[in-house]
Amino acid sequence: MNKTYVRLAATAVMLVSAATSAYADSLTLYCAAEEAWCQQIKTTFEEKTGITVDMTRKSSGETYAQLRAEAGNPKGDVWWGGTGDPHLQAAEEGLTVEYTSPMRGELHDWAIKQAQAANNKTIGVYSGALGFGYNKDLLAKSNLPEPKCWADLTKPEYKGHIQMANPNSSGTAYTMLATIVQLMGEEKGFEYLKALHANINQYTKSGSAPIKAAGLGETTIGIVFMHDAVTQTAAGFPIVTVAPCEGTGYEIGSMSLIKGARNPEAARQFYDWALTAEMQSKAKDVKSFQLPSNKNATASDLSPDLSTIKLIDYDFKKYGSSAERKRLLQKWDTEVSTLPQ
Ligand code: S7P
Repeated sequence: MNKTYVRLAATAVMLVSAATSAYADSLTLYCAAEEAWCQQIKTTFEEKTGITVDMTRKSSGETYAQLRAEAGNPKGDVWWGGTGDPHLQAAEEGLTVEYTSPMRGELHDWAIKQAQAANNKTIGVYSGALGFGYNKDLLAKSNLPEPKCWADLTKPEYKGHIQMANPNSSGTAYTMLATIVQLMGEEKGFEYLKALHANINQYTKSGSAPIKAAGLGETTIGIVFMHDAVTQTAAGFPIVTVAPCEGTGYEIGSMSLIKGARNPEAARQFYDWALTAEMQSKAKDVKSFQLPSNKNATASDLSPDLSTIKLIDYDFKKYGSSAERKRLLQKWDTEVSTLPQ
């Protein structure tokens, strides 16, 4: 073998190993919680590990749709956050992979139950109850009574005053759709959604947008997770949070490893870290008030206390199943969203 050949071969090996290690030092994160929380997670993980995180923030339904679209050539490594239903659907459709983290012993039962419902292809990272919030100044200005129940929201006096997200893109809004069906039964539930439609001024893409709009005085009422309404109050906006009197549904915000990930090791490292008390306790620093899944993590005093809210026994397995989620969304599209307002 001549010397030039040996040198060339050595250079090639060095180039390949440099490329491989650069590859292993990065992670593509699909984040479906609030932008500020996603940014905090990206930065904290980068500082802790030296791994560069390429983070994209999208709503839950949109992230699920992206996983599906990219299934033939996956680009993401981990999907963190967003409501649990689309994570369950992704698991059922083989878009995510099984993993049993050594951190599981530190988690609440509800987080483990979520994992068990998906053969360990997902896991709970936080939880929070659905409800709504209103701008108390706008409500007073319009001489409107304080809405306390789901039933109040269909009253004619609230016409044009309510905003919610589109359940196709938003996990929050899908949780609302599934909650109403579970609370009222499917027939009455869809009657309710049709009546509510008459009062809706806009269906947004993102789940928390309606309460941000209420904070800014662009709508009076927003149907959102209660913790997202609390965020607006904590930011100084005149928002009051309501736990609907009939009872309400809740989410198990989840995390999943994407099938065919290009950086599976970094993805598992992220996954284990995302279940630590240290990581989860930081959520309140960016005004994210969900309840953490790690038993040792500290939540904010402002986080809605789920034990004081009338929660339904939300059937995650059923409403996170591919067939049911598709069916309900299609029914909402054809029977509700197309109605005149
Ligand atoms: O981080 C706030 C939060 O409400 O956002 C997630 C939500 O699903 C993402 O927004 P979309 O409704 O637009 O999908 C929730 O999981 C989370 O609690």
